[in-house]
Amino acid sequence: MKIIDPKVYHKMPEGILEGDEVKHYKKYLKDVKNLYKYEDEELNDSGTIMYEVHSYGKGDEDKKGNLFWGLTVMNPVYIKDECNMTRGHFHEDLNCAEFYFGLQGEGLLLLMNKDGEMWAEKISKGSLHHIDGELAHRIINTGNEVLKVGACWPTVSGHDYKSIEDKEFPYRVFNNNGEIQLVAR
Ligand code: PAN
Ligand code: ZN
Repeated sequence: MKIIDPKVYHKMPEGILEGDEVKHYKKYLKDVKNLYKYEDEELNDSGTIMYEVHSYGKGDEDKKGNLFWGLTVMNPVYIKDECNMTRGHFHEDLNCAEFYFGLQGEGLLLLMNKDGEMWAEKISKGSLHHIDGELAHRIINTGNEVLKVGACWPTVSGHDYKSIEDKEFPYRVFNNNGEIQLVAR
């Protein structure tokens, strides 16, 4: 019998997911500027990082039952008072639920059903959010510090971004001098 070191550390509350097999990508403002009401040309040149996603999974991604563990890090960036948001998606496989949990910062989890009805849950350190497989989900950073949200979801989930592009979440989220406002599109 042997005792081995863990392959990955999820350092909480530092909110760092690190290890050789951890995947990572960054979304720059230029990549996601179309999400914002006041997108304009000057946003093109920006090297601003909006959010980063780290994920770790083991085994065959196509095998039902396998899981990803993830971390989304969202910077406190505002586009004319509109809060930083993830692209938002449905899972391609609507049977695949997901857990989110707040690690640092303040935010909102926007949820939307297939009929376009939307509601939101407050994210803060220690909050746990079950996302039904049939719901679209988007993270919003509503605060002035980095928002870190952990996640766990089936590897077979897939990400359907197209449905959101075609039919967006019906409310935008703004922070007006500390007051969070949901504004209908
Ligand atoms: C998360 C998200 C992550 C980034 O890992 O993929 O927060 O959000 P978008 O993918 O919507 O840009 C997740 O929900 N995975 O299923
Ligand atoms: Zn998801």
